[in-house]
Amino acid sequence: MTIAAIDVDPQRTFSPLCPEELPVPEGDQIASALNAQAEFATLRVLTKDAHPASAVWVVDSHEQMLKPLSLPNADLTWVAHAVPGTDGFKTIPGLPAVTDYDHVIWKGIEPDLHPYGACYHDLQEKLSTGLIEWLVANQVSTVIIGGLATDYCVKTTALQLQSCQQFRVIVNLAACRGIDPDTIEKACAEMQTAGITVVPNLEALRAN
Ligand code: VGL
Repeated sequence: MTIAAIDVDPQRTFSPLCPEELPVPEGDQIASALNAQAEFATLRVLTKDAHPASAVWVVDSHEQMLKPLSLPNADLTWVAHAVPGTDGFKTIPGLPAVTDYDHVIWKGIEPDLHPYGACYHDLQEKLSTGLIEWLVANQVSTVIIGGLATDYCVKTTALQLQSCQQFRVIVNLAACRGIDPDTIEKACAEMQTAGITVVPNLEALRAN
């Protein structure tokens, strides 16, 4: 049985280190929980949001954010975030060097794309990032997921990995932080309904 630990978007852009971008409360506090989770696994994957600064969904202020868009591959407005070459693109302190991961995914690279899940670049789920294919090629049977943010990219990544019916999917909440308590709660319910194992921490994972 091969287990992969997946660090979903643990980037400074989603932490208080980048208050102008998309700061998730305590988003910079999950490195040790992600490292501990990786001890359960033989493979460790990093996913990163990688967006151009002038994408179609970019707005100038936080007040203009979360407005619905009727574009095929961008559903909401966001401020610019996770732009390669900026500080926000970097991983949070305390994680391994990017080159020490077994596999690294960049997602959402084109200006018309704003995906959440790490398996596809687009919302229509036609343009694969290769994550599922890589996990299958490496005979992974179980994935343990942590990262940012619980209610967006972690949730969508977990649902995508669950729906391809190739893996047992576990979400470790101790290694996640989310944007809003209401949407975090809804995300957990949605993941559980889909058959994903959502655990509060590693101790619960050991008991599973
Ligand atoms: C995310 C909002 C916008 C995330 C990405 O990584 O959860 N959230 N873009």
